[in-house]
Amino acid sequence: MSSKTIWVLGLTAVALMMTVVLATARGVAARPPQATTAEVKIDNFSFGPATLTVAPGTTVTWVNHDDIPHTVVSTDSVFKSKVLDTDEKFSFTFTKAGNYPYFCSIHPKMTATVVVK
Ligand SMILES: [Cu+2]
Repeated sequence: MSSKTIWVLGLTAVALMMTVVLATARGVAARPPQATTAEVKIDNFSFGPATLTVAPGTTVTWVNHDDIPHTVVSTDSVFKSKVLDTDEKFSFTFTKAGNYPYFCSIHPKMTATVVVK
């Protein structure tokens, strides 16, 4: 093996190691910093919090703590729950940034918004 061949092999090995290190660093940086789940409580004819701000990729779960049924319906038809009885849940994962207003179709005065950013 000539010294030139050894030098090229050594350089290739270094380049491979750098690729692995960079790929690993990028993987860590890509992880979202926020929690990926959030909860909205339905109680006393209202959604709490009325405005929930989450990161893209977050799964939001609505839980009906009221003793009467409610629904969770997106104003822009992005999501729609079935009728939720007491302690029933509905989940939706928000992948795109934006404002997502929603309401209860049984009690349309019940409104709230999920903000994804
Ligand atoms: Cu309702």
